Amino acid sequence: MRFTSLATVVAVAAAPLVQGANWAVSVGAGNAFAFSPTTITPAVGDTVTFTFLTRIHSATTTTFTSPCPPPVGGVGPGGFDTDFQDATTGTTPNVTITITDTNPHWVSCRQAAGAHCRAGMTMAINPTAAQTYEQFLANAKAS
Ligand SMILES: *[C@@H]1O[C@H](CO)[C@@H](O)[C@H](O)[C@H]1NC(C)=O
Ligand SMILES: [Cu+2]
Repeated sequence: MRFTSLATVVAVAAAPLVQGANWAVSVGAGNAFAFSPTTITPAVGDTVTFTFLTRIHSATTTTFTSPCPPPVGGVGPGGFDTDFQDATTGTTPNVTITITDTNPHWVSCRQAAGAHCRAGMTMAINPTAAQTYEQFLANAKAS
């Protein structure tokens, strides 16, 4: 009886208090320099799983105005950098990050000194009316 009670307490303590949604983002589908979808709107506690399908890419947070290349480690707070993920050897790596705020986060690939980013390999997390994905993409192509 005593053992049963302890096991119950441990199980409850280990369970997450809030189960967020997961947002699936493909990276490099069809060999393209692209994330899909290009905009997601997660809440705090949600997760984002990047699945790297081709080539070698990263998903790295950067700035809205000067996107390319994103810096190693990504732009924060609330930023991230999946580092380079190699999908050329028959596996499709997954990297999952947890969303810690609802501020806009601008994501691009840091491969090839920003060449993938300038080719349009970008996506937005929680863009706003003032800062849109379309303008971020335009900034990336111009940077
Ligand atoms: C990544 O996730 C996809 C989709 O769930 C899965 O098919 C693939 O096997 C995963 N990759 C690895 C390396 O586990
Ligand atoms: Cu890339």
